[in-house]
Amino acid sequence: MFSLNDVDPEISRALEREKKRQKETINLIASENYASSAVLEAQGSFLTNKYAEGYPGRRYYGGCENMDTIETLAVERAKDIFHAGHANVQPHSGAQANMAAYYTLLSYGDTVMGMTLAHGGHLTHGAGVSFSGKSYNFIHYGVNRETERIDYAGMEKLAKEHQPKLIVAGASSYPRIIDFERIRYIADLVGAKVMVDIAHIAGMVSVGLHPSPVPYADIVTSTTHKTLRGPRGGFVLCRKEYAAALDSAVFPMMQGGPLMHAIAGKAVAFHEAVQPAFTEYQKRVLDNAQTLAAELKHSGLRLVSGGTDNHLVLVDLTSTGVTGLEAEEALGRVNIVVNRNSIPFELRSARITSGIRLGTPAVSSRGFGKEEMKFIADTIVKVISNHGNADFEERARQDVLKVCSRFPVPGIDI
Ligand code: DSN
Repeated sequence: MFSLNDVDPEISRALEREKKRQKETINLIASENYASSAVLEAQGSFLTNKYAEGYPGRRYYGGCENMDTIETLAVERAKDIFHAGHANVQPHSGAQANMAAYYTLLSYGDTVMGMTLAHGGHLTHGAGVSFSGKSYNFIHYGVNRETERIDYAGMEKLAKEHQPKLIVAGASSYPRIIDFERIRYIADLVGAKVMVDIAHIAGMVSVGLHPSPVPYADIVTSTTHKTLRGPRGGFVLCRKEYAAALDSAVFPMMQGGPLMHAIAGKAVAFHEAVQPAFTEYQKRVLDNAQTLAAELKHSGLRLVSGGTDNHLVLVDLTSTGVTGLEAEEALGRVNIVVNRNSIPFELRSARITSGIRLGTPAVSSRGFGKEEMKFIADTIVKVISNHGNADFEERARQDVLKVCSRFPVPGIDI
């Protein structure tokens, strides 16, 4: 058997460099994680060879008996974890999961409400540059200027004014618990349906550390690779009454052949998510976010909404004079990977921004705890206050490398 390096040394070298990067950096990207060796083995397997258009027991290709086993396990595990009536595990990504949900519930041009990207929403929740904003008439709600928490009263007012067919909840940079019961109440006032995108919080929802939207939502969408720590991909949960419409929205309306190697990885991740160690992991994600938030605040940085209830912290850098872009680049030079992020009521462009988003899912998978979170907060504060000081940055980078060397990366080292 030829190795990747024999066949394609250029790609092989890029993989080796990426492995080194993942081992030697502290990853605070809130939407990233490290999949386990078992997930990687399933996803990197020869299952990629197989076409399986259709669903278990009703495929359009021969030879699908093992695909049926794998997809059925993934579906049943997803339903069990989230107590859902129906699950579809075929969406290739979170964006596809959201598209499938819209196809299930809406017609082109319908009025929909979603959280604005500018306050922590997501591109596929109606941004003008996304298919969602182009296909539907999105009205956006946001956060209250004072509390920086979702403005539910404003949402209710908008719903009464615009009579949406659907209200979309969920976010990609919102550090607080979302009140799904209240959103259902508002939707019922105007006869709207509810879709909740739990891509970021799925891991915590799966173990009961964040309220579940399933009792309140018509459709729930998610990715599998963020706090859920599975392979890169998406899935959708819905009430039984939407099962047939959802399945035909995914295939044949939106996608062709399912990525069976990814679905096998999802099944493995769902299996891992019901092990006791996964609950402990999610607790660590939350504890680490609390420590990070407290330490950053203690050092004088302002956090959007004053703190966090989940896995992420949104830091407003305005008072430091350093932009989000500058902070992202400076932290990158000391091997701490973050993303710049707009803050609510942002004055800078989305390319520059005044904020950075910090998440604890990846470092918690690596085993970081309180001491490491204090080290990270201290390093972030110093990198920002010594912005552009190359000597300081090199010393800080050496310290980061020492910490990284003590913590193996799941899927790579263990
Ligand atoms: N890219 C994801 C995130 O970082 O939150 C959203 O698609």
